[in-house]
Amino acid sequence: TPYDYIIIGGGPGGLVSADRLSAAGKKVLLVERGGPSTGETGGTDVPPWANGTSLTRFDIPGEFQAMFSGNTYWFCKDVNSFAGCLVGGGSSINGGLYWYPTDADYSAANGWPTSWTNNFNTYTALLKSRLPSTDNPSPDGIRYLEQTYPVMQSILNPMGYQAGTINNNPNFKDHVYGYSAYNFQEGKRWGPVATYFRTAKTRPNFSYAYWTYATSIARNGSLITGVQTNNTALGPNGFIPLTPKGRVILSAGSFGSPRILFQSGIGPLDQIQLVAANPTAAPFLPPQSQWLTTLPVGYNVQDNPSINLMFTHPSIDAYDNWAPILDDPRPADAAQYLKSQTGVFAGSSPKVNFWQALGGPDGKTRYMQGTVRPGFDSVTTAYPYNASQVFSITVYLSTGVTSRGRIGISSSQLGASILTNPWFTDPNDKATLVNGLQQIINSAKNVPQLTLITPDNTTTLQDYVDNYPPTSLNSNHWVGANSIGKVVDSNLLVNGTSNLFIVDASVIPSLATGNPQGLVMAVAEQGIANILALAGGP
Ligand code: ABL
Repeated sequence: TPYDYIIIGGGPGGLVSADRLSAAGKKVLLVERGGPSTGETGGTDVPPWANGTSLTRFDIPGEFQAMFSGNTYWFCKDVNSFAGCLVGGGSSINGGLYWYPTDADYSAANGWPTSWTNNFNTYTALLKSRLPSTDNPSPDGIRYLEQTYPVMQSILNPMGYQAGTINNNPNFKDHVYGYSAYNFQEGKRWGPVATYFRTAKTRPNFSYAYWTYATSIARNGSLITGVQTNNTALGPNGFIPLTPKGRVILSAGSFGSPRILFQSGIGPLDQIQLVAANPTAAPFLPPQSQWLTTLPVGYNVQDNPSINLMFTHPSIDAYDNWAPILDDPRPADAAQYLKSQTGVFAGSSPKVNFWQALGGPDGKTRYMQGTVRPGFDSVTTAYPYNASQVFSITVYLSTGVTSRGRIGISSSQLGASILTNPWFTDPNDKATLVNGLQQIINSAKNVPQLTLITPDNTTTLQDYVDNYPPTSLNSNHWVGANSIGKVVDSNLLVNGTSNLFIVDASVIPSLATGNPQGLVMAVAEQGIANILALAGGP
């Protein structure tokens, strides 16, 4: 059957799109390459301690730190960075940090057209009413595992920081700290799945298919005619057609969307040539005369460079470094969560966030974000230390970052990958982050019983940063591969096509001030409103 709108990808962009387009009465199909996540989506991956309930590891916020070990089937296997291949996308497997967008996130200086800069507040308001944030995720109103908060107060207050409820004043991001804000509700992972997807599914004009991998978009010159998938239940040979005025919404994410564009003959010539050399993919390319090779698909990408500092303090409960949470959690915490979805498991590992504006050697302002959590990934230290008292501060550089890299397909296997690392290609970014890290370290020296264990006193901060493994700088916050104004126009229409739109993080032209998921959903709200208002559609 033909559809008015085919949405490729069930992440935050695709789910917001699915809800808004189906609410407008359009005939909508969403295809997701992965499968279910939370219980309400059909997921059944319930930790042993929750056996007999429908509380999957995706529902339980406190299972977040267990996403990085074991059989991590939810990560896309053909992407060499963390990407969520299941319904909800990254929002089903992340820490749930959720920040309302700031003015800077939509500024002209950061690449946004004036129609977005001037109107974004309307769409942030829509997002907030569908999905409010909380910085106190346990429904009993009690904060759990918050020992890092007073320690951070003793570091940040002397630096001139103020405490606040961060999302009450999104634009106040200089010298501010507060409890981490999440997209959780009722003690469970919430996000776009428990909101937008939930309502879309109630409409008869909306359908969706899991385990459906879109390989390319069928195109006759500028006109898109349908989507090529591997799901033969949806059409002959997996081809899904559009209605005569139909449109495709590409929401496959910062790696998936470029990959699909390349396989559709859209993007730099070197990438399309890799597709042309692949015997399976080549037949689905349009003739070479129709390739759109001037669009910089995959260029201009950004991700926050981030560096971890590890400390010990006797007040900290490192929560057994989160190791037992899947198979052998602390019995009282597990029992409490099963009984009332309250307690430690109602929140994820990040507990405190802070921001500060920093001047760079080039005169440009860049923002530093800190995320504080009990526990650590790894410590390298000459000191003896008590592992049950370790906490980590992940220090990111955000708005104002100037470094950019490139995403592409690595080989004729067509996996999406990082071709050029986007971190610290501009030395001013590194110098600014080192300055911010040094300020934190200097203040921490004055806090009684607080010890910086990584880097230790045998390593200078500069050496620590200089020798940091590049892949560890990755924050999984990729934006920019299909930047608005470069690959898509101000209606998110792919330049050179008449009915192909992109609604995901890849259209965002510069890094957000905070973890980007709130911005991605707000952008989807505004993008779909524009698309529905645009003449010529179904
Ligand atoms: C984010 O926005 C980042 O994408 C994640 O990297 C980060 O989680 C979460 N938020 C929470 O702050 C970290 C984990 O805490 C680490 O244990 C893990 O090694 C790391 O992600 C992997 O990037």
